[in-house]
Amino acid sequence: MQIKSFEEYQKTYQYSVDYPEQFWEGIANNFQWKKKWNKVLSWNFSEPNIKWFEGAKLNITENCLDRHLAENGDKPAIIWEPNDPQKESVTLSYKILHEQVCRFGNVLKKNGVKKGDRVCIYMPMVPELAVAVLACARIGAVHSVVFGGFSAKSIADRINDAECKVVITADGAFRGSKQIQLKEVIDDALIGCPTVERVIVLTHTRMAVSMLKGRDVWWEDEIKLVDTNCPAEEMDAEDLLFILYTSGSTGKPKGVVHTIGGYMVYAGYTFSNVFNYQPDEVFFCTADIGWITGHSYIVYGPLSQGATTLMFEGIPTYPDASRMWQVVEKHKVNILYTAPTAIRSLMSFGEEPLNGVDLSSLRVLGSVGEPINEEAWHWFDENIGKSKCPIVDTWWQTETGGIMISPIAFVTPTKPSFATLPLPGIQPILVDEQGNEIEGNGVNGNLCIKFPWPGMLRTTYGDHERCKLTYFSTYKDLYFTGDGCLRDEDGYYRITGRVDDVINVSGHRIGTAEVENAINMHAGVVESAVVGYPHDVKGQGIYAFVINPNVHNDEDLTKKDILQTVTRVIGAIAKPDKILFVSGLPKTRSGKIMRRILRKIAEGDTSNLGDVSTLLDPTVVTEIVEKAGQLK
Ligand code: 6R9
Repeated sequence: MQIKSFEEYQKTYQYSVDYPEQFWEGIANNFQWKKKWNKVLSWNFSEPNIKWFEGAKLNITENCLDRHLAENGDKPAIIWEPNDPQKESVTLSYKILHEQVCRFGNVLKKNGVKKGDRVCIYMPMVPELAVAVLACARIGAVHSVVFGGFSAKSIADRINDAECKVVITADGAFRGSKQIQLKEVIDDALIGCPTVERVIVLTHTRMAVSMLKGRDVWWEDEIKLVDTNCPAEEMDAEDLLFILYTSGSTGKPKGVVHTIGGYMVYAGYTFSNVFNYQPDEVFFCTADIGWITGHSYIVYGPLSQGATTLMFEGIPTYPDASRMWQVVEKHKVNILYTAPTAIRSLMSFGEEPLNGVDLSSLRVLGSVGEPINEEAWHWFDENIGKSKCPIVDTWWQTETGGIMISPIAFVTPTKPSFATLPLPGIQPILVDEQGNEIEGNGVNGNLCIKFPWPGMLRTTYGDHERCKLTYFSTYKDLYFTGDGCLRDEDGYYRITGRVDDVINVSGHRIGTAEVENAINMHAGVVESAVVGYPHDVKGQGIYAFVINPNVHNDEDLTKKDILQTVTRVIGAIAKPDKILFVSGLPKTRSGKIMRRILRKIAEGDTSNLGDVSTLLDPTVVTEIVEKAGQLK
């Protein structure tokens, strides 16, 4: 499956465009199916209706576990590095992981989970999280992992949207020097979740929890009551594998749906190729499994290829800024896949944390989640890769299931801050606002994809119309990514950022409308408008303009209250970096907030605000500019 030269890439790419079905069929043959497909692909982007490997039967865990047992049963599947460097790391071989997944699959069955049921997982980055995910897949249940930083309300919304029957959680999580309550947050969430019948709780931090009789059970007790014989459920290629919620332009997160066969093929193929994974290498993706990057490149991609995947519970700066490099040295990491925000944050500590750390095991570096600026790219290249590791700047999305535009390590010549070229099977096009294709090189446009690929989303859970509206209606017969993009003179792609109302904070997508809704829940707030602005470490920060007539003299306290409200409603990740109290917002006569103006003000670029003549009351702009200038 691995492409070895640039010439081979070009040939393969052309073949994949000319004969997409034959191309993907060839890739799919590298996986294990209980029964092969009747048809490789049927599709239209108008409904949309996309089916890959129709009629095929499989279980993804047989591909991720069983098929490696005979030859690689003792090979490490997961290496777990705890938050506290003094604690022992844990290695699970393929044999042990298989056993644990089977055992926990039986726990789920014993607790009433059946094929097709949805299970919410809200856990720290511990091996049991991967076990829980795979156990769902083993028995044909659909997992919905919710990142440990989301609030009770966000969890409740997600649980209710998917009508989850069971929740898997832990007492708490360690994050740097902090301990975070998880079970308590779940308890708050479940007050409003009638579909949840059972909560399975893993002991991790040993913090006090309350266990509800008849609903809550301990992971440790349950696994003692079952055996390890759990046959892999026979699934349809187009059965649901998971739901993962992501923010869009509207206030409500969407449950992006991925199905089993296509997702597996795509995650496995892209993992093997982009990173040039070699047998016995250690792959370290620093994401959390609560995000798509963790799903595809901590769990499914690496395990489907029999790789060793490293799971890190902690954060790059605990106990100090050398931690990530210590982890690389300790586990002799060969491939490091991380985010620009982490690189920029570690870069700010200078080279000192690198002194005496042996990074010579590194062979390939990867970046994901947001545009990587040239400075961070070069720092990563020189100080971490010692100018000998290719950097793969991988562009993709929750909706795409896997990497779409990216260099292939040792194959594609790289260029700082460019995601370079589409992977085989991916057909990007740039369009103008009207949807006309912008041809040629040296052009800018909105990034769309014109042909299906196996890893693409199939629907948004419980609301197919929303999927159609969000992704397939902006431009006819195209999948719209929401990103702006440059194609330079060499035909290389550089993603310039979101063109919709989504802010990318440290690689996490936050919808402006979601944050506004949360701020507006605060009793004193009349209205608010939220925009992104350039932030040195996070890429983008959140800037909130808030109308609050009751501020009087204690603005600071009100700000704290608003931050508290946002944390309660969404989670700490959505807290605005800046709050500016204003008496009005720039609105058009039809009542639409002109975010373009607010964005400029937030960027500190007030010299040319453009045409304000269509505003209902142009004087508000003067006031906002003045106040913004005084904000720290
Ligand atoms: C995998 C992931 C998707 C959005 C995407 C884009 C941004 C991701 C990028 C990148 C520039 C890259 N993005 N990778 N921008 N260069 N290499 O991050 O999924 O959380 O859904 O975010 O992230 O704006 O549209 P997700």
